[in-house]
Amino acid sequence: MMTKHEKRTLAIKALEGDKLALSKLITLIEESMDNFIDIADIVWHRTLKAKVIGVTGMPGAGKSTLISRLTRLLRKQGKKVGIVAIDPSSPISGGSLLGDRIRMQYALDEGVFMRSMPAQREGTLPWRALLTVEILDAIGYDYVIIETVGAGQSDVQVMNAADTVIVVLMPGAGDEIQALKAGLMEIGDIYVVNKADKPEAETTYNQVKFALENITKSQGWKPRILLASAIMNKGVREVLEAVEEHLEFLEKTGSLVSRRKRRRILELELLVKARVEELLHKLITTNSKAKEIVDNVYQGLLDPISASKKLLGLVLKESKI
Ligand SMILES: Nc1nc2c(ncn2[C@@H]2O[C@H](COP(=O)(O)OP(=O)(O)O)[C@@H](O)[C@H]2O)c(=O)[nH]1
Ligand SMILES: [Mg+2]
Repeated sequence: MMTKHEKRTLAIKALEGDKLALSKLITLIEESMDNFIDIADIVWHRTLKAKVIGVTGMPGAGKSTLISRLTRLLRKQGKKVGIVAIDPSSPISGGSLLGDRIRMQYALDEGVFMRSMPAQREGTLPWRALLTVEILDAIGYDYVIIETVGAGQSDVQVMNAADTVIVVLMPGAGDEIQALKAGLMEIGDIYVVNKADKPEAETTYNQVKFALENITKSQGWKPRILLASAIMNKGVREVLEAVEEHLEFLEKTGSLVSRRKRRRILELELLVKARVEELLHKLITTNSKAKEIVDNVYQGLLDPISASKKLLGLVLKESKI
């Protein structure tokens, strides 16, 4: 256990640019959200400066490759880039091979910081990812990029935290169009059909264009649809230009404020939910009153709806708020 003073020293070091301290700080927050309380006053008032970009799409679409290309472009402009990669293939112990390779390549550059998080803790992950985004923002990373696989509910939530969402698609036998229909259609501000070096890319591009034809997002933003080949470094500049264009649009229309408010609301909801879940789990396994309620439901003496109210009552009492 670290003392409050040790946590604060770590946070200050991280803010000064010490990457090892930053890694340790993120681990600390991942372990318990309450660790954030001890450093919140150092970190929190510095947030809401970074441009937060969400990048989502199916595994293998080329998200990581595209992010590494975008990062290089941003570095050429002197921008600092933080990356939070929610990696479905990485077990808790480490990252996928590719992740590692990319990490190494990034490590050569002072202005880039990358953090991978395993995706298997569905439901509890987003607040960890979001607090990491906030810390990177506070430290002064100009861009914070979140990479997720656009599969679960939690990924969609994470995307709600971003200022600009890029959906990466790859050419294929209609799978991508299915993915669009399955929920990726609402979330993208920019769609990138990657792997333009493949002959089927043009067809997929046209299909995506057709599928998104009638989509207009809030304040009248028409999602941009671009062809790129991340691996050949083609069309990447155009993706970055579209990002800038979208960010300008957000600012001009006042939507940036509402998007960031949405991020705050999301964070609050996720943190409260995680607290309630944690307490509920603890109560059901250890508290005699909670166990009695569960027993009564089991024996048919109490209906689950009334029981849920009673349990929530217990949670609130136990939370000592
Ligand atoms: N042909 C081709 N392959 C690509 C391109 N971009 C990425 N890839 C490859 O696709 C695979 C998955 O890429 P990755 O960036 O890890 O995808 P992610 O799972 O979406 O992050 C890797 O083998 C990449 O080398 C591209 O533009 N063209
Ligand atoms: Mg990846």
